[in-house]
Amino acid sequence: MPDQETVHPDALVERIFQDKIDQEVKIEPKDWMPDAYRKTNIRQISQHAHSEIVGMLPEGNWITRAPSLKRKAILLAKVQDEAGHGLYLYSAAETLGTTREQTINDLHSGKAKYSSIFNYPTPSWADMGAIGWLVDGAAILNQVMLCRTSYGPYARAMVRICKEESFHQRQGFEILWVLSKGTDEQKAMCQESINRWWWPSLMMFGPHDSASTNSEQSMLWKIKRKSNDELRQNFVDMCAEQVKVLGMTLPDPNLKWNAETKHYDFGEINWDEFWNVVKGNGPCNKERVAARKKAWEEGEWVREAAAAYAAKREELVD
Ligand code: BYC
Repeated sequence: MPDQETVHPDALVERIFQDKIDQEVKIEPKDWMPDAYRKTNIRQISQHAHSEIVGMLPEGNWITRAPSLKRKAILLAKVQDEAGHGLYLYSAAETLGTTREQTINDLHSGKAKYSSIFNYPTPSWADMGAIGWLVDGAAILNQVMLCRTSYGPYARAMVRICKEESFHQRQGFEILWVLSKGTDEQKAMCQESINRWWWPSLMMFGPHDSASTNSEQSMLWKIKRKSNDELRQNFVDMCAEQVKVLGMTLPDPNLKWNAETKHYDFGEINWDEFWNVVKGNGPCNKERVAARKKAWEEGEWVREAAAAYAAKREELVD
């Protein structure tokens, strides 16, 4: 290693930064960081926040139609949790120097992505179960890894989010479990919903590692700790066992235990469908963005009132 005296100052700060990451020291908002590290975190954290907020819409669709008061209260609490997750994450993104207005504008203009999964419709009550079991289940696997991500505010936000996601997953599984023990019609509803959500859930983990443009650098920076394919495989292994408890099946004729690899083999994802949804052409993309824009416009008076109240308080303190 060259003597520190002979190293260019930029290279030195970069080396100190990477050493911290290698030694598992968290990067904090006021620490020096490469511009690309800042940008990658802003991209991922804000996309994650958008996923939480847009993710409220498919389930929000069922709040008034939940089959009992108990189910309604649980669903309402879950959707509120998602709003909370979005807010922690927008705040974490703001610590990197972006503003809430900027991140929201990027969502509304279509510049920022959000998880492909939320562009699918929720026509049946069983979808509330499938979202909890599969969508939250996939999200947890990814987010448990993110509790150890290198950027401090993101990692800390994830700890609470993961606790809440585990409740979400169990409530979803329980909805499906009750349906799976019900009438023939309820059983069919349960299976039909699993069939629709299975493949889009696998897409949540992102493209194959070979097509993942951000992974290599994100792994070096320990923003990501496990690859897209590794997490997807963990998910398949978990669900292939859990679905047996429901007495249901996963819609994949190639799903088969492989005694050699000690993992389940599974079929190929329809990547054309994935990229089509990511590019904005999924079944509900336009509807989702329009709903968010409408909520933003209709919330204008709330933001104005909150800003006026804050200004008044500041005046009183002065
Ligand atoms: N959908 O290089 P890659 C929840 C994009 S919400 C759309 O592998 P990366 C919940 C990717 O952005 C929790 N786009 O990317 C809420 C990249 O494009 P850009 C959701 C996707 O970032 C309500 C390009 O494809 N979880 O739990 O290294 C109700 C190449 O990909 C997707 C998160 O947001 C996708 N599925 O890895 C219920 C987790 N996949 O940005 C539940 C946080 C990939 O370069 N995010 N793309 O233009 C991550 O962990 C990572 O961003 C990903 C992708 C693993 C998703």
